[in-house]
Amino acid sequence: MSLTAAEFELRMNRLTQEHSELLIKPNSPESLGNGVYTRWQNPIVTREHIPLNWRYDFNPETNPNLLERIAVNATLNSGAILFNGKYVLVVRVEGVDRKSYFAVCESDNGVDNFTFWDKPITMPETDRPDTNVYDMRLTQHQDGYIYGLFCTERKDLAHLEDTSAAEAQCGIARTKDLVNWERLPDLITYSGQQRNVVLHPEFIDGKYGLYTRPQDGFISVGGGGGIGWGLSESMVNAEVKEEVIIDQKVYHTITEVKNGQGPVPIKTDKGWLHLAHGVRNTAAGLRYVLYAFLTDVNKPWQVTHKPAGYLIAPEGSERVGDVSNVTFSNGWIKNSKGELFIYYASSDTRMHVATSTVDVLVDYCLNTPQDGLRSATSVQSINDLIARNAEFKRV
Ligand code: M1P
Repeated sequence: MSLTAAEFELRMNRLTQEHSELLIKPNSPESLGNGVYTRWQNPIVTREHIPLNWRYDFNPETNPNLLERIAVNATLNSGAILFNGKYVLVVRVEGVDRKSYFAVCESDNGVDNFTFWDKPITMPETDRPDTNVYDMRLTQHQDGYIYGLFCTERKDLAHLEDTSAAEAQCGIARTKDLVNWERLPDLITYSGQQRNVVLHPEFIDGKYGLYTRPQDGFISVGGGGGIGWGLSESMVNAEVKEEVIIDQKVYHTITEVKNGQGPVPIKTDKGWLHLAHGVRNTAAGLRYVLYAFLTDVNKPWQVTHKPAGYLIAPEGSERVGDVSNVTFSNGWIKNSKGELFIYYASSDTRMHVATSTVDVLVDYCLNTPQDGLRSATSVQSINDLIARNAEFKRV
């Protein structure tokens, strides 16, 4: 039994109406917050935001029951850029077939009404086709190109018998319009695997600076000790011959298991402002949180200020999803007023925004106590604050 023509039309109208209403739904900020940033109440990009014509066959002849033909599982880890005056995200869209691809969406104000461009990105492949691509970082580089660095995942050919053995490397593409992409060879490094590689936006002594994340295995970083840094002569045949760890994972901190650079760092008069994710283990599995730090303005590989603990952790409904207890960010936007839009995914499922300013996050980095690495030093930081507050007569 197929839908009648009237039923087909009614279903079509309902789908269209619900989708249109979602795209124009206003967002609102949380009422008070912690002063460091403001979370916005609604997720900004969900799988329901994906255009209907990417998912449904509208032809009553070939789809008489108007079924969803190509379903989407999640919209997550998105690169971000201010482009032609719009707040633009390059979203990782994951289909129900577990393959991720990139798709561009834009908003006028950065907090709501994100609408996808006509088609997903057609990303050219290299001679060794990607099985899966995800988590693009967008760098508007001094050389005039917009680079997209992303994870390319392929079967680990050294372990053919293990169907979950995978190899992660850094794929590289560049564009001027976010529609037409020139695929470049993958980054060569001398670590087993790479994820979370980010291109620094300025030349360093005429070379390209890259934040890396060396890892021995696909999930476990093993001997890869944290966020790395290296230089490449070119991005057309990018190669980092030497990686140094600039922000290492540390026992009994939010980065005990691993960490990774998030979005492209932002230049400020106090240094480069960074956002990264840190991962610790718990009895309930891995927990991913976001943390901020500053590096030297002339030596972005030298950390100068690093607050203790996390900046953003999953809260409320953010804590549940495909991979629960995860916040992950690979995109943020600073606008001409110095306002900061932090785009983060919760639990590998949907996208959110938190807003702040660059000045406030710099204040946060400069003035939040560092991690003393012991309970006693944490108590000492609180006692110091209580002592300084004594003359202010507040509870
Ligand atoms: O599932 C959480 C995240 O896990 C990976 O990040 P990392 O390499 O730091 O462990 C990535 O697969 C990322 O996409 C994912 O959100």
